[in-house]
Amino acid sequence: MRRIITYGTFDTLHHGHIRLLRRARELGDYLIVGLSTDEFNAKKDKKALFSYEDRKHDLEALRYVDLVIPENDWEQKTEDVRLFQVDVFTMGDDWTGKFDFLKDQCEVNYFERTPSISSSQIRKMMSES
Ligand code: C2G
Repeated sequence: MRRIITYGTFDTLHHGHIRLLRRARELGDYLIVGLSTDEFNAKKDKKALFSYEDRKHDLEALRYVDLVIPENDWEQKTEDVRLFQVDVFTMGDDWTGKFDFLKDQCEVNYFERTPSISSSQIRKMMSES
């Protein structure tokens, strides 16, 4: 079984996220998502509109996602790759190069980010409506 992992906040789940998750899942047979907790989002200077539980619920509803685990800090990726016997780590290419240190443990892949959609745009539109 080829196991894939990716991480993110996945707030206001949208087409760009789902395209990323579909392509990630298509790299193997099992996709794990490290979902940023609200506390970790604070470390990323991000504030999600939706709670961790709601964001986790929505990811678990997707056919592409097999397991959602909490992402609590920047350092956990090395341990997660070992613990879950991950074959491929993948992220959108806004992160290109940032996680190449994982190449000692698994393949590292960056997918093209979907243009012109983002959680911050959606939040802005929601606040203006
Ligand atoms: N993404 C995408 N296209 C978009 C928006 C997002 O492909 N239009 C991808 C991002 O590149 C990322 C994933 O969807 O791989 C999740 O995006 P975010 O929720 O914004 O995640 P981020 O805040 O970048 O957190 O440790 C890694 C961090 O937790 C990543």
